[in-house]
Amino acid sequence: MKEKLQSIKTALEKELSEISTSEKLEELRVKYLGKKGELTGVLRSMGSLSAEERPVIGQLANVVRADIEAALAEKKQAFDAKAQEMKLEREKLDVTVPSNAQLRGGRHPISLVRRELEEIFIGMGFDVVDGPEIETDYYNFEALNTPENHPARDVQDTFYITKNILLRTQTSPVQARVMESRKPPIRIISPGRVYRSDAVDATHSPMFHQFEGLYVDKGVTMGDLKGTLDMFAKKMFGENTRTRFRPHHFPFTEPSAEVDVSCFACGGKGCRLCKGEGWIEILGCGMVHPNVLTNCNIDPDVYTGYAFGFGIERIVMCRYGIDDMRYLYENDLRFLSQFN
Ligand code: 2NL
Repeated sequence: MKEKLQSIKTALEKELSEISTSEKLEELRVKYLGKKGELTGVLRSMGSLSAEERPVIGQLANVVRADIEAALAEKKQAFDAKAQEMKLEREKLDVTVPSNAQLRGGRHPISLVRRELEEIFIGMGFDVVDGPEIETDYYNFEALNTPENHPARDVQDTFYITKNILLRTQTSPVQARVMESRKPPIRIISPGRVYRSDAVDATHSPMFHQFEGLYVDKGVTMGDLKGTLDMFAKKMFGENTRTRFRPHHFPFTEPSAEVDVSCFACGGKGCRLCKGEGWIEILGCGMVHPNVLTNCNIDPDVYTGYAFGFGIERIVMCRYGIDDMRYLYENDLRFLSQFN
């Protein structure tokens, strides 16, 4: 019986060395230690032993059982460790892998400058007004003293939808509508898109953004216009900026002027940005033509007004040193991401 116990242990050790799953391990536990197991079989037959043999075999049986339990436990631990290792390997997370970058949007440079312009004029008491981009011939031209045969009305230069409906070529029609419907004092700015039938190049686009201002009241003079634009130029381009008014012609203002600002890059000495001039042309302006006031039901003998207008793109290009307007419309993120 001693040999039997010894061989049980040896058989278990051999079987243990050949298995590789915890299911097989459980089968071995049942086979050797279970109720119908090998060891139990031996212990059951101990009744046939003599009184001297019984304690000796009993003790040996206990040692063998302990050895078997230890061997099984050791194998179980090895399997658990292996399983844990595989689980960790499966769930491995490389925290050094770069994340999927969250791309953050930002404002377009035209919007940035438009908002800055709006802030400056809101600070001087102007209201921001909006109006239709599809206009009638009347508000876009007729009301603004631009008669039937004026060159600005050329079909070559304007997108007509019908004979009398067109894409606005300026934001002045918005202001004409306001003058028609409100009583002076009127102090408004009208930023927005305008359309002209121009071929695309470095300085032209069939759609661009205009920014116009209008002030109508009793006793408004050219001096008010100069003071306001001077203040605007200093806020927009820097405290040391000077302005220069040159006579010009617009159908809707009289007198009219073009305004230059001293070059903010060189201070007026002449450089690449101002092409050696020392001055940069930025806007057109003038005193609202009496015919325009009359067309909008404002008595030109009681009221006077000034108006001005410029392209926002031009200011954007000056401000950021952009030499080709097309960058502003291509929506290339390599370009746009530089402004935020
Ligand atoms: C320019 C010049 C200008 C105006 C716009 C205006 C509006 C009304 C009455 C009179 Cl309702 N004038 N606007 C006046 C002078 C110049 O724009 O170079 N624009 C791009």
